[in-house]
Amino acid sequence: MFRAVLFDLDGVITDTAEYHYLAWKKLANELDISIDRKFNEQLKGVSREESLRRIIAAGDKENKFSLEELNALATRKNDNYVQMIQAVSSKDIYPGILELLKSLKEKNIKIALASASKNGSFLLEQMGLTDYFDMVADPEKVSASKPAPDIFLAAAEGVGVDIKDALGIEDAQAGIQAIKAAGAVPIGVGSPEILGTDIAVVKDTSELTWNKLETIWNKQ
Ligand code: B16
Ligand code: MG
Repeated sequence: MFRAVLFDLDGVITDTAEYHYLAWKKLANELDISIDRKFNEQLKGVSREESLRRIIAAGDKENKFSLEELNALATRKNDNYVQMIQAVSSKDIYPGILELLKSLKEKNIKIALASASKNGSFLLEQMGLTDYFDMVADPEKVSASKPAPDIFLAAAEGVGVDIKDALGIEDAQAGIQAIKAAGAVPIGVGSPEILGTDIAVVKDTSELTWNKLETIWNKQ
């Protein structure tokens, strides 16, 4: 049986993926770059800095900004995003997640956060979920962000569980790649067309029950 579950945050525990999209879209508009939801799929799970780089590349403006200007743009996006997430509360926890966290606790399974977001701990606090998490991996301390395995490896190590004994739950392409590269067992939330037909994918988080996780684990 698995001994730890490593959770992505945005798009798995709550719908902050939508706020990220809105905040990036606003910034892109200000730069005269248009992005849509399809483009946004490749920003999910990707770090703030890399997301900005991809948006600027999409607008063919790679050489238009100094490092200082890029930092200012990333900060502007984050300020806007942080303003949006002040209203996040326990009402915003995705269906089934609280029940799943409770059953994992009852069964003594370790719970860790493996989010690329530097706002992860703040969001857990806003939703009243901090106490369920045995650890929050710090994205500032890992050298490479998703799709690199680092944040999932740090999360497993943080709870003292071998990565091979862990399940990782993700809504993003980059995140599923990271889980696979780390050597944990991936569960996708979303559509197999986007996340892959070679892994277990649930349509939404309400399907993430203890029984479902057990079935997925036993099948691999
Ligand atoms: P921040 P996850 C990721 O979180 C988001 O999916 C991604 O869109 C965002 O750019 C990244 O966190 C960094 O977030 O700007 O708050 O540090 O999906 O890995 O939980
Ligand atoms: Mg995500």
